[in-house]
Amino acid sequence: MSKYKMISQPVPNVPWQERPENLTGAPVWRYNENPIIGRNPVKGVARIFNSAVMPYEDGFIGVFRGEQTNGIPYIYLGRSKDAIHWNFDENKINFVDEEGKPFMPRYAYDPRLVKVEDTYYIIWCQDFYGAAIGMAKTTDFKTFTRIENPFLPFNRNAVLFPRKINGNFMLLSRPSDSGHTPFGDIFVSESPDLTYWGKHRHVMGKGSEWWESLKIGGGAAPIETSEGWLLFYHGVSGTCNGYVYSIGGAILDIDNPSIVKYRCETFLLTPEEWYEERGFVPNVCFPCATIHDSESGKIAIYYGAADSYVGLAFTELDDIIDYIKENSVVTPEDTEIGRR
Ligand code: BMA
Repeated sequence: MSKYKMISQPVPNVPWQERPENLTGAPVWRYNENPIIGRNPVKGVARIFNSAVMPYEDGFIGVFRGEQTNGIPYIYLGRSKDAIHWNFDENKINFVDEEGKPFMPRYAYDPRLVKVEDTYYIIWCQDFYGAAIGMAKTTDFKTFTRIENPFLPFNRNAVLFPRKINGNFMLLSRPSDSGHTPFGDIFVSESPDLTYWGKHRHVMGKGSEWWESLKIGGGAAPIETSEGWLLFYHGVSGTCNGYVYSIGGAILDIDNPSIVKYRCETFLLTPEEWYEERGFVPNVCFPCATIHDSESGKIAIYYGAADSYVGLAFTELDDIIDYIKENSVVTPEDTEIGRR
């Protein structure tokens, strides 16, 4: 009998590998055939990383950050039967505006993919007179219609909640600057219609722990559980030799996610393997999605590794919630509703 409940669809074909016996830290372990996406995966694309996937029809679908050979990132669509081996479209996703006319961003990176009711939303970072959030919707993965950019520049790392809360769409984001942002907290904003955003609240700040002491940013779409919204996010440490990106975990209040109920003081995954430590940008584990099965409690975490590869890691609902609770340290800034 599981202790906690995941409130989402069963996904019996969630990719999975059993937990190894020798784990010494958090109950999160890597797929032993990582990375699942290597270099030069599609014609004209040098690297795929920081990408989001989800179940679709009898398999899986995903939106992938493809770093083209001219250095400009765009979003590519991929499909898979097992969520491990992926086939990518050779052409980047062509976005249109509400009238159906071509409407491409100048670049697009770090996409998240979230289904709310009957529509799939892609949320990414793009140029809107500086780094800002872009958004599009699709119902068939053939037509991708851009909707209004939710926020003014500068902002990154936006991800929708998979359902409305108190009648409104909810969006996590991380206000930033237009460069390599040496600061950053996670905020949540609400919208009745995905056009007008407001009721902005502070969710959590950069941590007091060293691994997340420079900045943090939302990662995978929060998972609804009986304990609250389970959030995998990234935390950054600014070392004398550059930024180090690790994966952290927190649980947010189910009705008011600006309140952090538990926040794990240790990282859940930090760069240790060659594909995380070595690449275009070394020492990066950057989570953008999970595939999770409400029946078994299995969770597969997809993360970008060293801005070069996609890695896959696993955890289980009961164990990860217990671990986050047992190692939780929350500050008054975390637990307040974040309105000043
Ligand atoms: C962040 C984002 C991510 C990237 C990370 C490490 O600012 O741009 O796309 O993975 O830096 O380079």
